[in-house]
Amino acid sequence: QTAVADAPAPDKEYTFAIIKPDAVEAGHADAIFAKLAEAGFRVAAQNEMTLSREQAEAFYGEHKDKPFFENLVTFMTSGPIKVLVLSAPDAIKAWRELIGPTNTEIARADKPESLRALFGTDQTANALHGSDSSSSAMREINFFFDGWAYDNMPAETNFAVITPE
Ligand code: IDP
Repeated sequence: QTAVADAPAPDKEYTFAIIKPDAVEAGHADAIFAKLAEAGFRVAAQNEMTLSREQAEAFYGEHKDKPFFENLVTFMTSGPIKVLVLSAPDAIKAWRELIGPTNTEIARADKPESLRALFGTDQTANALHGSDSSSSAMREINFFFDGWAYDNMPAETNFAVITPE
């Protein structure tokens, strides 16, 4: 279940990551953990689960009108995922950089060292998720870890208006 291995510190930032079903199914999780550790990220909390349809639809609610939404929800519920809270200096931006472009094919062409290039499958099944902003990180961490971010993210970050779903 949830393991907290890392105390909060003001020089750190937290972000939220998912190892998606394609990467878990392909057995890439250990290689991904090795890569993220090598890049200076620590795993502050983690859990393995399989998303329900309702959870996947809520998590990706901002995309509900997009043409790829159904495929995305079907993919994200297709098998176990690993949900992670990662910490590092500048974690949100640094993790997005490390995972690379959304589309695996573009990642392979433009950023061959990125984790999506190395471990992704296609446009939808792209191995990894990363929060795109601090408000997303807050929402997403609390979505999966039930209040964790409120207790652990630096107090000077003003998230008062963000309500977890
Ligand atoms: P991000 O994960 O890089 O932030 P978003 O645009 O937020 O990208 O899209 C969320 C997820 O939806 C992507 O990671 C990918 O799995 C899927 N997705 C995004 N755009 C497309 C698309 O054009 N076709 C198919 N799937 C897509």
